[in-house]
Amino acid sequence: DRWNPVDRFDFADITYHRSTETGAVRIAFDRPEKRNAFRPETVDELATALDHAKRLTDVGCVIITGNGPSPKDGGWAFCSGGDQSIRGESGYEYSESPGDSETASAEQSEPRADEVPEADDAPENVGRLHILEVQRQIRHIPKVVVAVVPGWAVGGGHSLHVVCDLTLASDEHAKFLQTDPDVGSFDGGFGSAYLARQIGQKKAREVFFLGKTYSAAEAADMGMVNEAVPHDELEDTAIEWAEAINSKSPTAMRMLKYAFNLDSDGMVGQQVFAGEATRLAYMTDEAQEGRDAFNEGRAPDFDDVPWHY
Ligand code: 1HA
Repeated sequence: DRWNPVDRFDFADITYHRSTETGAVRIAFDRPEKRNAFRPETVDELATALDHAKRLTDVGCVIITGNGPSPKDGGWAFCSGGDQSIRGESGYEYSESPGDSETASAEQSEPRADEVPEADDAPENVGRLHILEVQRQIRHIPKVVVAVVPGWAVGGGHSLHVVCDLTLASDEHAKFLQTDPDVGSFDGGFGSAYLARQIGQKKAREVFFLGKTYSAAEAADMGMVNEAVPHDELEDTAIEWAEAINSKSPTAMRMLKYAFNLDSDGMVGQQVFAGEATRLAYMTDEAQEGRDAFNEGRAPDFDDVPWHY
């Protein structure tokens, strides 16, 4: 089979697989009866899967998609954004206290900085908007993230595909729609401003201000979708892309992703790019001489290192 489940996690709202063919993982929204709307638990699971995928050094490509079709009506979706049925006064609310939630505390191999604490010091169940943290994970993960859009990409689901490095869409079923201002919401970050860098100011304003629905072909013409392919070729094409990605130099790809990010990420973009430059420097004899000299309690000897020009 093409995909192996990563079964160390007990996810309820997403599925998470590794490719048996190439260095790719597949993270899929799995609430098709709700057009793959996300609730806080879904976002926690996404964050956990992305954090795990980040650490897989033989994986160069992360596919984010939506499972389907809906058992109710056969409809397809990538993601329809925040689940409006559990939206509280300040954001999207957990169905139970986060510390008690089994899905939120799915087994993790490595501790995460934001790991859900013990029940005693469980955080309050306040409204969350932490899909924005997942957007930042997608921006910063040192791999190529491909949104594979089999159906609706709407609201916060639209913004998610915008943030991904590449978008592949189903010719027959993919539809792109911004409903944020219909429900009193607004992604004023990547979902709008970065979209404008992709499709231009007039078009991005049209997407939000008129709320039209665009087909995969229209979205490709606008420049926010890389390619529209027949629905039943989506997965084959995604794997072909993953194979192409994985055939390339991991270091070059990482530096390129962060270079593309840099001009819209400000000082954070500089920090991420510079961090990779530091990693490259650490791999040189020059930096290792500095480390060794310190550890051996002597002055470093950089005499043989040229001042390159
Ligand atoms: O903007 C943000 C954020 C901004 C900053 C920071 C954080 C953010 C976090 C989130 C968001 C947002 O995502 S706001 C935008 C929220 N999403 C929406 O407004 C989309 C609402 N859904 C729709 O417009 C339509 O359902 C649809 C265009 C996606 C699909 O239409 P379709 O094919 O006609 O299906 P429909 O019958 O409407 O939906 C099928 C089922 O899925 C319905 O349930 P059922 O009647 O069968 O019980 C429907 O209620 C459910 N459903 C669809 N989308 C959502 C949903 N239920 C909850 N939340 C949804 N988003």
